[in-house]
Amino acid sequence: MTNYQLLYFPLRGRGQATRYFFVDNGIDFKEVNIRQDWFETYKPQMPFGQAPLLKDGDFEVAYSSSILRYLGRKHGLYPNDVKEAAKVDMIADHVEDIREPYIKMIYYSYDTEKDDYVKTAIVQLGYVENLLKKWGAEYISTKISFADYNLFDILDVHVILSPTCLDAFLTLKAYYDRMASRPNLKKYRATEEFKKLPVNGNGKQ
Ligand SMILES: N[C@@H](CCC(=O)N[C@@H](CS)C(=O)NCC(=O)O)C(=O)O
Repeated sequence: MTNYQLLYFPLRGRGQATRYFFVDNGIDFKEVNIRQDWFETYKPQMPFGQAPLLKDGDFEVAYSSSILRYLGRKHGLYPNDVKEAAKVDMIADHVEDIREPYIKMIYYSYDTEKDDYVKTAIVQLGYVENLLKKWGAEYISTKISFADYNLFDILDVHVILSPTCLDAFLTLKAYYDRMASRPNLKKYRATEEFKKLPVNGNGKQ
């Protein structure tokens, strides 16, 4: 019997990194599909009027990156060392700086601005390539952390958007492949449940 409930729409979006966290670490959770009755029932219950929301028993955490940090701290996937913690924090924050314009482009200007967006995103991904190369670990830190699931998800949606976007980045490409081949993630990503989940809510990807 799990205490965790993830309230989100039936799509990858801002919920997917948390799903990866649960699946990869063998943590049971219940998915609550909020699509039906979003405006009438769920939105008014959200602390900031938006999803996702994590319920841990009767404790609630909003904001996708706060959810990941909460789970990271709770399950030992947030480094104790302050410098290692700063590394995962800066990558997590950078992923947010990529995700915001990605979502804007997907929902508002996919047909006209996709190509320009990809060029900008490649610059942003290049910064991550440089840091991962410099830090020299298998993951962002010396062991996997909450931020790796967020980074993996943002890389994955960009590979879907532009299959060649990691070609210039050997370290990032190896990192992406390493994450994708973690046994629990690999098994989950091969399921119909995962494959039928839309990347975004408007059919663009
Ligand atoms: N910064 C927030 C953004 C949350 C957000 O934009 N949620 C969207 C779905 S991904 C939402 O709830 N949209 C419906 C609405 O605003 O009514 C987070 O990371 O959780």
